[in-house]
Amino acid sequence: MKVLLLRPAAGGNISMARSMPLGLLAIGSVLRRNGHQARILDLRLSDRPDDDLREALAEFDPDLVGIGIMTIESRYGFETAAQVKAMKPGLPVIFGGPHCAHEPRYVLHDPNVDYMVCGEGELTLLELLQALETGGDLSAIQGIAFRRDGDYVKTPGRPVIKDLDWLTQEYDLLEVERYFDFRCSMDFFPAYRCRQFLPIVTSRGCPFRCTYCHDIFSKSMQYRSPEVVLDEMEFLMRNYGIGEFHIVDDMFNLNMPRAKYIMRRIVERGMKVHISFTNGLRADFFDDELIDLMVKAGVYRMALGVESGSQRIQDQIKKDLDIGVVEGVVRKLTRAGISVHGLFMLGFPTETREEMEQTIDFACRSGFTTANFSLVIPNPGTELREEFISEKEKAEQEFSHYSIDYVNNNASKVSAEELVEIKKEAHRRFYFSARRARQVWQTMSLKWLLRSAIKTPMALIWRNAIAPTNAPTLEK
Ligand code: B12
Ligand code: SF4
Repeated sequence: MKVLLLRPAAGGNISMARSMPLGLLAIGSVLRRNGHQARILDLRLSDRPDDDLREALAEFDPDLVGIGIMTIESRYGFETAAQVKAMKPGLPVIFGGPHCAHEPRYVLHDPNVDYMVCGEGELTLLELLQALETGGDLSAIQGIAFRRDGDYVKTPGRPVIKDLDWLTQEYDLLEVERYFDFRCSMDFFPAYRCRQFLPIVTSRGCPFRCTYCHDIFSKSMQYRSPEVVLDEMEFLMRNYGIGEFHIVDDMFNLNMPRAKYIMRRIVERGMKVHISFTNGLRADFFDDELIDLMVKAGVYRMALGVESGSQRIQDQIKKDLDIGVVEGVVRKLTRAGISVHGLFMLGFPTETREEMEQTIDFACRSGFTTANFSLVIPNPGTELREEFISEKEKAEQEFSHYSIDYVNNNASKVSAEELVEIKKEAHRRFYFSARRARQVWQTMSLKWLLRSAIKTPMALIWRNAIAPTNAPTLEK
């Protein structure tokens, strides 16, 4: 079958990251190796998304369209599905990606969507295609949802793929060079050392149970073999001139011996790379040896997920992080020359203004080089949503108002307006200080500073801390 895999255009929304769609790449690669034709079209990168979609539908003439979405981009996904159906009525549309991990009604309420793939997509989509081709029994396929007799049918979940080594990525499915752009970086800041950077995943899953987080890849850890990961990195260096990798595992450093092994082997193989952990590492899985090996392997930057400076909130969100260790680890990392980005969140259910202030104080005093304070998003399937969102809001099936710029279903103790103001204040307090300027200076190279100072940080600081129009509230 011919399958067109799409990432929807972000409708000019500058807040939407344009990172390489690793999910579509993983799926497209598996489809291709199993005799299907796959094409990936990332409409977020397109200047003329409507025309590009029309052209792809006409020229490639797919038998089926797959669209991958996060919750905050669901509205763009539905818009794209509507366009597909308008251009080619009758063409089946399948939705997948993080937004589709749980409730079918969040997706299948839209008549333009025919099937939903829940969670990990490689094997499920393969089986679904086979069933559609041969008229097989859909209800026998694990991990899908569809409409039947005016109702939603959701089949039992599919166990996660344990052996990830056979999921080789076929990079020629993408125009890799188009992702050498800061807007495609997974870093909040344009902190790259080499323009040719790409994201890479070395494992899936995470055993922790943070209430605001997903469980797409289960609570177990699935690892790719280190040598397979390193072979892939070398392949990318050789064939695409990649000089920097953004490792975006959920839990890279949980298995410290493995993390050390990978770092050591990068050195032993003589790979000259820059590495950044843009998605965040746990602050409580470090020792001196790991930091030392990371520096030797080329790690120059990482994010640490802290979320809150309040112990009550830490307990509530079940992060299981002793925030007492964070400051010491940040100090060691920055002394080793690694620039450390702090990931914080504001607006947890029941969170008070004082607790938010504690988070800001914590971020400001802990020695982070850069930090980001994002507003809580109660994504479907998360414990946070199930526990705290009102029944009325839970009954909704529409997420088109969800965005990183809005206050989404605020369950904190402050108003939405105040929350937006606190977020701005957090960025102002964090960045507008002589101490921060000194820390940035100490941990980043002059070249890095010059390059990045001219570009996006100014825009980001403007957007997050100053601009009066930023982050409108949308309290429901
Ligand atoms: C890299 C990443 C980012 C990057 C890039 C995001 C982007 N716009 O693409 C950065 C760092 C910028 C980022 C930021 C955010 N992210 Co993020 N991010 C990730 C991360 C760590 C990895 C994504 C990835 O590539 N995974 C690997 C691939 C293989 O997995 P995948 O894409 O999910 O694809 C699989 C399935 O979903 C499915 N699938 C995917 N597409 C399709 C399509 C079809 C047709 C089918 C059948 C199946 C299918 O099959 C794939 C293979 O099994 C995930 C967590 C995770 N471990 O996945 C969170 C995750 C996607 N992010 C999440 C969130 C919430 C955010 C933020 C909103 C956080 C915030 N409050 O600021 C921001 C928004 C960014 C923005 N402005 O766009 C959530 C999304 C939850 C949801 N319901 O939408 C996740 C799941 C993490 C979490 N904590 O819950 N993120
Ligand atoms: S936030 Fe991080 S540590 Fe917590 S469950 Fe998600 S991936 Fe795991």
